[in-house]
Amino acid sequence: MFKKILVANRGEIALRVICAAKDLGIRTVAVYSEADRYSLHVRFADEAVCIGPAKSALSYLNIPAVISAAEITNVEAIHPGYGFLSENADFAEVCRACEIAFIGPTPELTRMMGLKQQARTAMKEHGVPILPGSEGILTGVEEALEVAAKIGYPVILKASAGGGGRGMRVVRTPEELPNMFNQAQQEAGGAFSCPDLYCEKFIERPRHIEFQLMADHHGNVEIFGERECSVQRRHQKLIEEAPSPVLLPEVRERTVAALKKAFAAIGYRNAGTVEFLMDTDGSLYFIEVNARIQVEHPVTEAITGVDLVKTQIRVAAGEKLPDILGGPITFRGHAIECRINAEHPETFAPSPGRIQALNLPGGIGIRVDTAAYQEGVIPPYYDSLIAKLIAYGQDRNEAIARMQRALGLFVVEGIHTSIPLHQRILADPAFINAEIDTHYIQRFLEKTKKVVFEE
Ligand code: MV4
Repeated sequence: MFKKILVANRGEIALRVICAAKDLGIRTVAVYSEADRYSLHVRFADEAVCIGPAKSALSYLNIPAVISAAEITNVEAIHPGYGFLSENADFAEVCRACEIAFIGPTPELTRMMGLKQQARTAMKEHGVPILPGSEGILTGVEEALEVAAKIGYPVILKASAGGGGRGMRVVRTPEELPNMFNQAQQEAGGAFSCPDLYCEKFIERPRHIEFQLMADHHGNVEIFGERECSVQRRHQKLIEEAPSPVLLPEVRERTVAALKKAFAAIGYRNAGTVEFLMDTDGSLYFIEVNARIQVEHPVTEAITGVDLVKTQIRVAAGEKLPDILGGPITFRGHAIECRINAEHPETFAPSPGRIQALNLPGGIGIRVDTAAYQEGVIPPYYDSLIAKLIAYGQDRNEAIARMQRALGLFVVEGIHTSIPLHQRILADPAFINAEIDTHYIQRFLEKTKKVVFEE
């Protein structure tokens, strides 16, 4: 096992990784920007190195600075968390060249998963269901028109190097396809320096369901069930839960079996999340792979009892999954996570600043992952996630009740947070009935919009 690792991240996930390392008896090195000098991840690590100014590009995304910190502190491995360098294949390659273990997939697999069309082809080859669409990168408008005519409208054009919703265009008629193609290509070239596009059948109001997996260095692949992540706004998830309240057991079993085979065949390593869209008939279609630990991993930890971050570190050190897990994965109960963001609950405007008062909820069935503290400052330079509130119960209703209770006890003063928004969602009959898809928030906000000038 490693004796010392570096955590190349900040905020709650840096603290989460430090906790896993402490539980394994591993020493930790934090890196921080000038804006994070007084952050908890700096205080709770055994050592800390300042790697640059507040701006991410000059600190948390600065590969030479992170590698220098790793070299001078003599760590054996780096955990990248999520975001920042976590899916940067070049960074993983530099780690390899420096003989530092990267706690994540190989650079080759990370690179492949970043090219969505390649990942899509690989999944199709190994028996994971994908949506009808193009084979490989579209050569131009002509081919796009041919594919769309064959699979039928509406279709969606996607940037192969994209993800997270950028560089996508929904096309409803052949007439509008040429313009949409050129727009998507322009956007992809600008945003990802790669204009490659592919095309898929468009699903109108899908649910977003993803499977958590872990692979070791010995060919073992385990699937830790699914998460339902449909409650999101502008591609930012707000609420996630496990298991999905609507996934049919036979669809789950088929998908798990296909994923185990496919990820063993491609030689995947470490943690990964496989995203699917669910159609109204309950079928699942692969869309993309996230080659990292994700924000919402705690809901899976809650229902399986497995520490996923600890497992990541152990498989990266060469341990075998059967030894780590000690038996088959078991699922029990239901878990829900609310992302608490430093933003206005109605306008969604960012709300950085000093936390003047803080009361974190607790009690049975409640977990809070956060690096926030009273008098601490939320800087304006990074994402707005300040805490994750996870409620566990024997069933979905108990998890909802515990979440409502915990949201009521959660006090943050001095900045705006999404707590009041979550309280309104958790009381919404549609949410309570699990009538959620990727348009749920839009409907919810329209339905509950405050009417200012009432008759
Ligand atoms: C789709 C889709 C409908 N049909 N693909 C958006 C982000 C990217 N990860 C994939 N996305 C979508 N791909 C087909 N063929 C609808 C979306 C989509 C979406 C997906 C997951 C979660 C939220 C979403 C919100 C809008 C659109």
